[in-house]
Amino acid sequence: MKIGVVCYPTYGGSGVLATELGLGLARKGHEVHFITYRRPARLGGFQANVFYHEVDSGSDYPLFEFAPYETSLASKLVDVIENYGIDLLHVHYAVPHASVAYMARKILISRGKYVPFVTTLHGTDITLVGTNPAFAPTITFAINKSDGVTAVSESLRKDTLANFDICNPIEVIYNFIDFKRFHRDNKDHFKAAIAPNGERILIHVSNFRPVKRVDDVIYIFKIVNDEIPSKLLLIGDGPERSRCEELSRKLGLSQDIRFLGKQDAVEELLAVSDLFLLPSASESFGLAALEAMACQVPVISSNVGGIPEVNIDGETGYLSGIGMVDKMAEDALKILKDDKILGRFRAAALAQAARFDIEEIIPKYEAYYQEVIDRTTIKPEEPVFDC
Ligand code: GMT
Repeated sequence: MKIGVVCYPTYGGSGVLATELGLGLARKGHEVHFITYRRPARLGGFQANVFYHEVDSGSDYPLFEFAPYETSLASKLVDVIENYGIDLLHVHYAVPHASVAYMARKILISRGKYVPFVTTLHGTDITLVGTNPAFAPTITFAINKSDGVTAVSESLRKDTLANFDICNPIEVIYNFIDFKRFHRDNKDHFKAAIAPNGERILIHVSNFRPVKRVDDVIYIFKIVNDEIPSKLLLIGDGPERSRCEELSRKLGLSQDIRFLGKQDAVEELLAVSDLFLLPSASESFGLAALEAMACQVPVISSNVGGIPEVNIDGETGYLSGIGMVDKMAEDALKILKDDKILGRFRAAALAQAARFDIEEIIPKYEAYYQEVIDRTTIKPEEPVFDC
């Protein structure tokens, strides 16, 4: 199959997932074309079957205060689809990729070719950005016009149906993990550099947006650290970072909290950690938590969105309401105080992560693509689920 992939090329979960999926499909012999405004963060170097096409937003024209990314992307899609004979386009994150894909499909129909597109909903495209009245009608329309729609959790599927007037079926295909990359590694020298006196290592990975509640991470750590010697690794960057650095200084934690910024090899840090913190206000799935669990790191999280589908309360970690910092810290201490308990949670986290093995999930996408292609080949002039 020749597959076009559109995503945000940044460190955000949707871009990470889209890139890993594309690379996984390429390893299985599909030809995969990434069409993005920058090389996706996890794409790496040259690989057979993997193509990268950069979208030029034409931003240097003085009249444009806002670069017309959508128009450039639609034109690039038409170009790549026509010239490389793409069979199916997969767009990640509905805003604005679903409506751009719809535009590209319309242009291609006018040229006598029907190429279906699948939209994958990732989270904030529905829960935060999508519900904004500035976007909602366009998103509703584009989701309904997609030839296939997937959501990364059951919770996100329900949220989409609750927030938008959707008449298209939504297939849940969970996010996945590649165990070749994410696994526990006893890098003792590495651990010793972070925690020289055998302290427990807590970790949080995110894009430091307000929705991640990184200040809760710091408050939880403060309570834990007061009771057992520990270190906190904060991975990633974003708008809340400097405020959080200030907070950690104010709480006298500068020596125990390390802000490491964006990291390419996050698995190496997860592999030496003891506990992952994810107190988000909204989370459709929590890919970062799954990556931790694959490295046998239990998770203390909020109970919002799709997180309970990933982190099982009392087994792989603990769940609490948003902002329940004291309870989260208490739960963290329950796990960290005793090696035997920590070992039990580690094993359960790994077992649960195995349910999301890339080897199980990629075939689900392949089957879904085939179903969409078969369905739209029968009736090429308009999508079957048009309404
Ligand atoms: O919010 C982020 O961390 C980035 C965002 C994205 O779309 O890039 O992540 C969303 O998609 C991820 C991959 O499907 C999910 O694991 C995250 O839970 C989801 N984030 C939210 O819903 C806040």
